[in-house]
Amino acid sequence: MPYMRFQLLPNFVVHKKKYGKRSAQEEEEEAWEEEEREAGLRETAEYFHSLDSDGDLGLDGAEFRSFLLERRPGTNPMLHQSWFGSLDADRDGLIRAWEFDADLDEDALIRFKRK
Ligand SMILES: [Ca+2]
Ligand SMILES: [Ca+2]
Repeated sequence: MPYMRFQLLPNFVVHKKKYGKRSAQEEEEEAWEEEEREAGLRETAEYFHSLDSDGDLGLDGAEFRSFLLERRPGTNPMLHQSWFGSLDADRDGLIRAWEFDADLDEDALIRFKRK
């Protein structure tokens, strides 16, 4: 169960909603912020999924190369490997959700996975 440790993180949003005493306006603002955050996460997650052609929640060298070819056509392929290396912080050979975007985690990826 490699993704288990993310489910052990406390759910701050639920915690705040349960125990916080806030004005209606604050609540509205927070709900709006949460909505914005979700929309941004969804967009990033869907983009990640569109690159992750084998659906293993990680981008391997080939998937990353297609991403670069689409986003930065004409870049020197020699650079691809070094970009990959700089994103793959834990050096497991895959660019994971949080390596791709600091706001993204695997929970979000799974939540927004197209059925
Ligand atoms: Ca993959
Ligand atoms: Ca990695």
